[in-house]
Amino acid sequence: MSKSGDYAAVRKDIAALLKQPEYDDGSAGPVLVRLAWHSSGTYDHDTDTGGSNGAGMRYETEGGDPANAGLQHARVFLESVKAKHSWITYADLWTLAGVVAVKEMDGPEIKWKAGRTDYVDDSKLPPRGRLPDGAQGADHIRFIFYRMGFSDQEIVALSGAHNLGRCHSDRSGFHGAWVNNPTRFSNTYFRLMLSRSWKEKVLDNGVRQFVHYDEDAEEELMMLPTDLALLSDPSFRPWVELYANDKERFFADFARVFAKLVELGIERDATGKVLNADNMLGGYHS
Ligand code: ZEM
Repeated sequence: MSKSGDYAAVRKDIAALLKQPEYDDGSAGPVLVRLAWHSSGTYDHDTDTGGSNGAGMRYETEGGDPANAGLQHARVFLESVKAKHSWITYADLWTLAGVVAVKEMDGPEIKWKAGRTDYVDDSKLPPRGRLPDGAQGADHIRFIFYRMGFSDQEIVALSGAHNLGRCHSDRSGFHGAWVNNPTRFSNTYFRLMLSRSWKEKVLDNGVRQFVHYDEDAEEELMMLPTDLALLSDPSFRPWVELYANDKERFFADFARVFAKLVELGIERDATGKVLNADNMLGGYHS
């Protein structure tokens, strides 16, 4: 057990568990990034509901949302960290794990602040269906991300996370990785999107995605319909081109927008103290 508030110790233990030789591409990193994103990405700006506060994915309503299939792996990876640092809230742990994973996979340093609560406020629970559906197009992406308060540029920057990890047929129905080295953060996703020819492929399960095969590559690479919507949309596309050509700019913008993502729904005063986590004594909701 570490001293309460020793986030450096937590960061160290998260970094230490990333290497998982038996899992996927050998790293827990990508699925931890997805956990941070899905825990935050239910936010609705207008009604101030959803978001990472409350760590609602522990419960069936949110955890059992088909959009969250597979994220139990991420939560299980983090249980050893939670056991050792029991003072940290799950909501803080899940968001911090994404931030640490990006950095450890050679990505940018992302600013992160503690203070999320695990208290579940029933009036803030998001309904299912707030996360994006990869089978759709630009209008859908805008509908989902504008609801959280993101701009077109921020949507494209965030999408660069698909440089990491892969799709699993038994989770989303899609299959494969976006890049050849999916455990290293870079702007390759944008570069491949622009430079390769993507062919439609209907998988055996009926799911439609786009693929490209390079002779020297280990496996066929993929793009979701939503990924390629970034290319065909005139307002998204210039940002794809910018990030493909300027890795530093992508890293800087991604760091800023990911920090914004994990702060959705968290209200702080000028000193950074969280204002809407005052129900800590309410403990866990069952
Ligand atoms: Zn993803 N994402 N995502 N994403 N995502 C998957 C995997 C990962 C969409 C989507 O449908 C999917 C963002 C935006 C969007 C990651 C991070 C971020 C998968 C595959 C799908 C289907 C899931 C599976 O089968 O395991 C759509 C439609 C998005 C917006 C339009 C944003 C924003 C992200 C972070 C900032 C990551 C890291 C993965 C890889 C997970 C893994 O297990 O390897």
